[in-house]
Amino acid sequence: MQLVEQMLAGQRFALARVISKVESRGKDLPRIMELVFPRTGKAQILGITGPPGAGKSTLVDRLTAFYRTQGKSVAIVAVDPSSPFSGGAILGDRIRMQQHSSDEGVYIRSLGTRGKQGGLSHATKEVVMVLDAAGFDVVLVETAGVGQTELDILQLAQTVIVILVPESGDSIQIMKAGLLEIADVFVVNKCDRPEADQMARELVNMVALATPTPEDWTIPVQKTEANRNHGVSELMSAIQSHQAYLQFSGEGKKKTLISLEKEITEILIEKLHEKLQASLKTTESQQILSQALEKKIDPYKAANLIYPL
Ligand SMILES: Nc1nc2c(ncn2[C@@H]2O[C@H](COP(=O)(O)OP(=O)(O)OP(=O)(O)O)[C@@H](O)[C@H]2O)c(=O)[nH]1
Ligand SMILES: [Mg+2]
Repeated sequence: MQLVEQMLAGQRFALARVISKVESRGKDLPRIMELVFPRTGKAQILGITGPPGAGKSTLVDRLTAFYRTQGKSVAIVAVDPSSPFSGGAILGDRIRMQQHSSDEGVYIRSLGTRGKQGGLSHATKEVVMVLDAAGFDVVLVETAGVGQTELDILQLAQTVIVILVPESGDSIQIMKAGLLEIADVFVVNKCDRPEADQMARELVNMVALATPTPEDWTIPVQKTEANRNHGVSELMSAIQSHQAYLQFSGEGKKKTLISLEKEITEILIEKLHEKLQASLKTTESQQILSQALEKKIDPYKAANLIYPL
């Protein structure tokens, strides 16, 4: 496929078009992934999440600047599950784009739901694969909010950074939101606020309780003031340590395997869903439906007649 070849050769317009094709889930998706998949596995993939306004975008910018000083290319994927907009730039990203617009080593892309809530995490995963294959050294995935979709999206990351601010609530709320399970690094941002120290202490205690043995990864708690670039190089060290841990413990391989299994499951579900939609449209199915409406058969029987599984 010529478009993918052009993308792999570093052409930006081709990259944008391949990503759009992945987003719209078109017919050539399997062919695209066939060409893309063997070239993945080189990029460092980081997920960044946290409540609205915690400072995710500010920190993503700081991390990007840091990686750029090391000569690494960076792709930023901003995912907003509540937004129907995609392809273009949401407000915060537009500002960012100006900042990095002249930098060839930075690529920014926003993804929204486009009305298809369920498919977003799957599409995001494939977009990240495309960026990995396109040769970016680092892919940063920023998701707004802390709901289930966001948690699903972050499964694709090697290292997940959860950003909290002093007003994010107490540790019980954090546990309830499932953040302890997905976090590899905690960041307490806005440390110019007096309550930040207390929050960081609580997090350290919570992590200690949740870390059963010394061999397990102990989630570090890093304090930052993102808008003044404080604590960012320490955060970078924490990220590097986690990446090293993934390597030597074998956890990285396990993560990849789980992610791959989920990807394959999602493909099967997507295919099955299409098939079911098609079989519901036939005249035979419509007849079965009217039989159910007249209470001649029950919904389970109807389902079995339409699509025996
Ligand atoms: N006081 C203070 N403000 C900060 C700090 N870091 C970021 N901010 C400000 O917090 C606001 C929100 O920052 P963003 O980076 O847009 O936060 P976000 O988490 O990306 O927000 P959403 O994408 O809307 O969820 C901005 O006005 C930042 O300038 C900090 O360390 N201290
Ligand atoms: Mg943001």
